[in-house]
Amino acid sequence: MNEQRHILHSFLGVIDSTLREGFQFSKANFSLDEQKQIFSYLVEIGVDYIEVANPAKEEIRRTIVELAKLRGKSAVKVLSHIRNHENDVRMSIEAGVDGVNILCTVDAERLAAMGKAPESYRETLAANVRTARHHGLEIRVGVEDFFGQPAAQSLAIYRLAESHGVDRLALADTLGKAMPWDVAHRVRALRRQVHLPLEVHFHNDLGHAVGNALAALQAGANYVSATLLGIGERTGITPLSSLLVNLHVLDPRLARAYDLSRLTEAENYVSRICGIEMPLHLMTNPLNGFAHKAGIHLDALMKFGPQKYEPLPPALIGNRRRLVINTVLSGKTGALDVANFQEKYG
Ligand code: HCA
Ligand code: CU
Repeated sequence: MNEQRHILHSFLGVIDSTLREGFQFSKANFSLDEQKQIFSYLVEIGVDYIEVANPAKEEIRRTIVELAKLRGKSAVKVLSHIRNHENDVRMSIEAGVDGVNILCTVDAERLAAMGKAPESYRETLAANVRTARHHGLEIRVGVEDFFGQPAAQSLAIYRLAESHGVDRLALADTLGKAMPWDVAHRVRALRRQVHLPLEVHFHNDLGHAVGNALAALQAGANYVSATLLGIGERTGITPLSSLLVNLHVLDPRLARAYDLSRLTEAENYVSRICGIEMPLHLMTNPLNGFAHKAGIHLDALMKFGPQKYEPLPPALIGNRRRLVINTVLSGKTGALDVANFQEKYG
């Protein structure tokens, strides 16, 4: 209960990255029309931000211009995901995005390969932030592999960003290795050192992408990065459906700004265009998200109603329940029971 109250105070919004991180999924190869369709789904769902790729590439710049037209009357903001490079900022301005998500590195080998000392890298960042601010862009500064790097280097970046008036700081678990307790610890520590809203981005390599996002919110993080279906590099990141369902289950007020009923269609669309089956662990999976098969489960559903074995009504996320009968596990439940049940519960 206490945990829920924390999240109610800290959660500020969702940054969807299907069109950036999601595009990095090995099977994603979205056409312009498909990207437009994804963008429209995200607007319908009501995500707060839509992150797109780096407009330094001309083709991506042209795509962003087309996508940005689909914002319509919605409050959604389009953010380019860029490096700490002057040209990336310039091209973001040219593409007409609402803001920039600048990704920084504190990795010593990376900096050495760029021929940059940490101090001069931070000077470049200060200059880029000034340029972006001058053009009225919303600015986020993030650190790659935050959870795998020593805290002091990242803090130097965050402090500089804060003193230059950026809008949000971001922490990435790039390798998907952070444990929930480390997440809570490091977010809480940073929360005491900086005052800006914090965005978190968790990879799912060890299966913690959803739990870590919740642990981070509970520790005071404010925005979560997610993608439809959870697609991204390797095993992907926090799935948008899982994140929003969790928020709803924690407290419906947390998710009331979003149209959850569009999640099933949107995630099934993405799986179709990627040419993959729906992941079985997502509640938006139409085959098993709300399938009931064991005799004990079916019997309880008939007697007491679907809430006995459903964390939430399938229609809430646009999915449907499936009753699997006539198997060796079905018990007494037969076709007539199912017909009666459906009449009562749909
Ligand atoms: C990557 C970059 C990133 C960036 C996350 C962010 C990561 O592709 O490696 O900008 O918040 O996971 O670190 O996706
Ligand atoms: Cu990532």
